[in-house]
Amino acid sequence: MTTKALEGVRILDFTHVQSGPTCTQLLAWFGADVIKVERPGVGDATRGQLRDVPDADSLYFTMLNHNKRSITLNSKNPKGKEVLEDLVKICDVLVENFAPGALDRMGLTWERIQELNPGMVYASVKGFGPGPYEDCKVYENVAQCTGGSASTTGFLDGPPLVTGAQIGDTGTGLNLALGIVTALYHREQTGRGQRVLAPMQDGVLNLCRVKLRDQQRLAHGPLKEYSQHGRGIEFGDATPRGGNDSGGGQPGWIIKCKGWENDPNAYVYFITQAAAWPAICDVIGKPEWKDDPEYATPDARLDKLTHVFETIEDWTKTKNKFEVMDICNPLNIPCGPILSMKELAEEPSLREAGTIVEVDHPERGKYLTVGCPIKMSNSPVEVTRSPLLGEHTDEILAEVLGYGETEVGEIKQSGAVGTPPKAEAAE
Ligand code: CAO
Repeated sequence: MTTKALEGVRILDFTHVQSGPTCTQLLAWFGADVIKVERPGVGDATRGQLRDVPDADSLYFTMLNHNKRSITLNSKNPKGKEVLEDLVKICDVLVENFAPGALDRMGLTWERIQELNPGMVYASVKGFGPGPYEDCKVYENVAQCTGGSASTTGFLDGPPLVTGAQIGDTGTGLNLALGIVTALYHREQTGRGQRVLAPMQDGVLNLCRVKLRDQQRLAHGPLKEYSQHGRGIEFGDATPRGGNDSGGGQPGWIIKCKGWENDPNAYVYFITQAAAWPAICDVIGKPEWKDDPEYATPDARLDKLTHVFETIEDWTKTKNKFEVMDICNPLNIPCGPILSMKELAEEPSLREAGTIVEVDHPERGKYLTVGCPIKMSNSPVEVTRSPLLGEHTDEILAEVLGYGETEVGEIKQSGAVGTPPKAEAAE
């Protein structure tokens, strides 16, 4: 029998935008009951951001909030505070990614949470950990810049670059999810919850470890595997931008394929792995390089990588990127076509694997989203649509919290849930 791995775990989801919602969506996919708390009448700001369909929740929101329930609750209203505290008592985990101090200002300090529920795991994403910037608000690209990614991304003669992969937000959300399940595992032995903090700067820096490695290697001489070395350009005192250089010991580069003049993605990433060198020489029509001391060994090639990749490119330009892949793969030459989002969205095998999923939504109709990137044999993931704002307020008050009709009526009357009274909404 298959069950969801996190069935029975209840998450109080106070997250918004991207980093926190990534985390709670993952936990929901694994079977946790995720109750998303949103401000009445407003909700998660991303519901209305980058809208493509008028009046419908944006793709930004829907793609980050699948498999969750939504309750609208004004946590600054006295009745709302009571409801929130009741939720803290019955949930296993509280996840939030507000600006530093916001939860304390609501009266939900770590001390208060422990009083209410000693088993509670209280998990936060913040831009920075303790230090000079701990009070700062942070978005994705700020984290990429302060975590070492931007200074090491891009070309040598260009400015620092941010990447399309959301390593600050989604990357940190993944870290937080791991912290949460680890804390839940620990709670099994100790009976107590704990605080879990995943700072975005730390998450990005962690993903940039090879660049910190290179920073230290610089003290012992030039980084010979960077193509900059072969071009005779001296290194400064910090890890440089490496263009499309490989981050590891096997040189690689992005090179053109047939059709590159008109197709911005007619390129392939090509790796000259040492073991595959003889096969590469044969396939590109340079069999003499196999025995030429100038080219035969990885060390000998280091100062002429640009020429090596230009020569490989003369061959790849005669094939489309998929033909390059088809020819090289059987020869164990590692390479990968540059796939556009259009190609990925249309790729049948990604649909079959549940990596890209089509979801139906009452307001916006069908759309594509990413499925769970982790596949577990006994905990299958079924992606269900994101909740409408406050869609589950009544069911959470009645079924989860067990409030009676009179109590629910009082809560609604107070403006703690649902659409707030006009004066309060205008605050
Ligand atoms: N009821 C009442 N008030 C609520 C509420 C609710 N249900 N939900 C949120 N609020 C309030 C908060 O209490 C806060 O009020 P105070 O400032 O008075 O304490 C206010 O709404 C806004 O919270 P915020 O400051 O977190 O939101 P923001 O839009 O100004 O900032 C962000 C957004 C992301 C920059 C900030 O939350 C942040 O730095 N978070 C940590 C880092 C992070 O996760 N960044 C990634 C975001 S994805 O790119």
